[in-house]
Amino acid sequence: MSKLQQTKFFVTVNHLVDLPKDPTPEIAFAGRSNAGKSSAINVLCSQKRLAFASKTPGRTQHINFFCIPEKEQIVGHLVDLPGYGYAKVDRAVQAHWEGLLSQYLQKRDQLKGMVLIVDSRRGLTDLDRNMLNWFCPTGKPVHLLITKCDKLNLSEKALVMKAVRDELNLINKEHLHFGLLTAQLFSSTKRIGLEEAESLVYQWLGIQEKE
Ligand SMILES: Nc1nc2c(ncn2[C@@H]2O[C@H](COP(=O)(O)OP(=O)(O)OP(=O)(O)O)[C@@H](O)[C@H]2O)c(=O)[nH]1
Ligand SMILES: [Mg+2]
Repeated sequence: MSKLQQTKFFVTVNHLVDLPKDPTPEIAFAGRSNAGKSSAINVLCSQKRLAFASKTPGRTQHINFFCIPEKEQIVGHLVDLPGYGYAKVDRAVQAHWEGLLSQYLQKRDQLKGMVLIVDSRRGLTDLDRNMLNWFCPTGKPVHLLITKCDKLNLSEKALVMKAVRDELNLINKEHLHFGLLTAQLFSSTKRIGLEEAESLVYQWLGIQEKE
């Protein structure tokens, strides 16, 4: 069994002070509400209900930590962030989360990189660009999973990837101190792009797939 397949739920966090204090490296999964963050974590870990995926947008409302074990130790954390852009969320609640998310993304030493989940039918939106603006100046890398690509035909896939890559390349060129921005097609339901995403997770966490 791979290490990701052994991932377990660790803790739910609602306030910055409650973030785990140990130095375990972590990867955050961010994206619009309903984009497919929880589903991506589940499929990367080959588990059905590790992170709670749902048809109801705004489902993940806390920061959920999952831990990757190796022997008796924890060697990495995957972090499921609350989705943004869900219109029905109360203003005050939204402000709380924006503050929490931006602080977390900008200040967290343990964070090695961000996986940004983007619905392939929407492409990059201004809310995603906000996330990139918060996070990229940290100099840490961002990998975009352009997900639900099972819903697109060949030419639609090519179109969305070209638009996304052109935009990322431009950002990388204009801001040399930013971390590298990369993107790939992904589908949780059809398990497309799994290997590429998995190897990136291992690489960022600095661990081997098997013991
Ligand atoms: N067709 C298709 N549907 C997907 C895919 N990934 C997720 N979904 C569906 O999209 C819906 C939302 O998925 P979630 O994984 O819960 O999305 P989320 O980003 O965690 O949503 P929040 O927690 O609300 O922010 C669910 O109905 C999933 O089954 C995919 O690759 N293909
Ligand atoms: Mg979720």
